[in-house]
Amino acid sequence: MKNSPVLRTALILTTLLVTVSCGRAAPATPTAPADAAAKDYDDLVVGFAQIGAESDWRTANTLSIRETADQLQVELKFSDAQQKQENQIRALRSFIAQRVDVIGISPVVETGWEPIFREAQAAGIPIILVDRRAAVPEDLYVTYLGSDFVEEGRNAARVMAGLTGGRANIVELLGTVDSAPANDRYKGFREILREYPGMRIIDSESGDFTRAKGREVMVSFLRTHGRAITAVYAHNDDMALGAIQAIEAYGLRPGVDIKIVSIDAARGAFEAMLAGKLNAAIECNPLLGPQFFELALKVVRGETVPRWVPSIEDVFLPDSAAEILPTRKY
Ligand code: GZL
Repeated sequence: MKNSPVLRTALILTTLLVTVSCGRAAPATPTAPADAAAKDYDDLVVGFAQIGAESDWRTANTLSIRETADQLQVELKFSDAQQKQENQIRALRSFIAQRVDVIGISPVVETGWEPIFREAQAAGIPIILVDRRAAVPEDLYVTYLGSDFVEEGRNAARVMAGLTGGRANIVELLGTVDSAPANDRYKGFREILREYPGMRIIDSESGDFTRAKGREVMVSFLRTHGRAITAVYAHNDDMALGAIQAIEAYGLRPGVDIKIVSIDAARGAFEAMLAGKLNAAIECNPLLGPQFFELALKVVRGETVPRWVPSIEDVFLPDSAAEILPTRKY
C-alpha cells in the first residue's frame, strides 16, 4: 500500500485541496475576538469617512448617520473629506490608529483604495462600503450598503423616452468623475437608449454633483447647442436645479421647452416638479444610517451579512409631487 498508485493519488488530491482552500481569498469578515459577540451599540466605536457636503443628498446622508449614532449611543468618529480622496485616506489611517471596531466609508471615487484598505485588513478592522462602491478585491470589504446606480440610469432613460416620445437631443450632466454613481448612471442610461435610435446624447460633461457647476456646464451646453437641446439628463438634483437656472436665464422654459430628468429625488426636486420645471425624479435613498449601524454591529459580532444590502427606491413624477413632498425626510 505504501507506494500504491491509489495512496499516491489520495495524497496528491489532499495536498491540492489544502492548497486551494488556503489560497482562497481570506473571509471578508476577520474572525471576531472572543468578547465581540457580547458587543452592543453603546460600546461600539465606529469610524465613518464621509465624502463632503456637495449636495442635499449628502447632507441628508450625513444627518441620517449622525442622528442614528446619537439614538443608538454609538461612539462615532466622523470625518468630512471635502470631496478629496486624500482626506478620506487620511481619515481611514486615523481610524486605524484609534483602533475603531469598524470603518464605514462612501468612497468619493472608485479607484485608489487597495493600499489603505489592506492596512485596515492588517489591523483586523472590517470595512463597510456605504452609498458608493470601491474597485478593490472582494476580501477587502465586508459588505456594500447602497443603491443600484445602473438601474437608476436605466429608469432615467425609460422615463425620458416616455416624456419625449423616443425622440430627443439630450445633454448629460455627469456626477463626480470616476465616482461609482457617475460611472453606473452613465452606463444604465445608455443601455436603455440603445432601444431608442431617435434619442441622441449630443453632449456630456461633469458638474461634479454640485448646483453651481451644473449651472456652469448647462450655460456652456446652451452656448454650444442652443435650441437644439430638447432634454437634460442630470445625475443628481443639485445639478438639475443649476441647469434650470441656466435654461431660464437663456430664455427657455425648463420642463416645457427642455425636458429634465434627475436622480436623487430630494426636496428641491419635488419643489421643481411642482413648479413645472422638472419632469421626473429618480429616487436614490440617502437615509442609510439605521441600516449602516445594524450592519456594523453584526459585523463586529462576527455575524454573517450579505455582500450587498440594496436601498429601496422609487420613481417620482410631477402628478404625485404635491401629495408626496410633505412626507419627504430630505
Ligand atoms: C448617490 C450619491 C450621490 C448623489 C449625489 O448614492 O453618492 O452623491 O446622487 C451625491 O447627490 O453628491
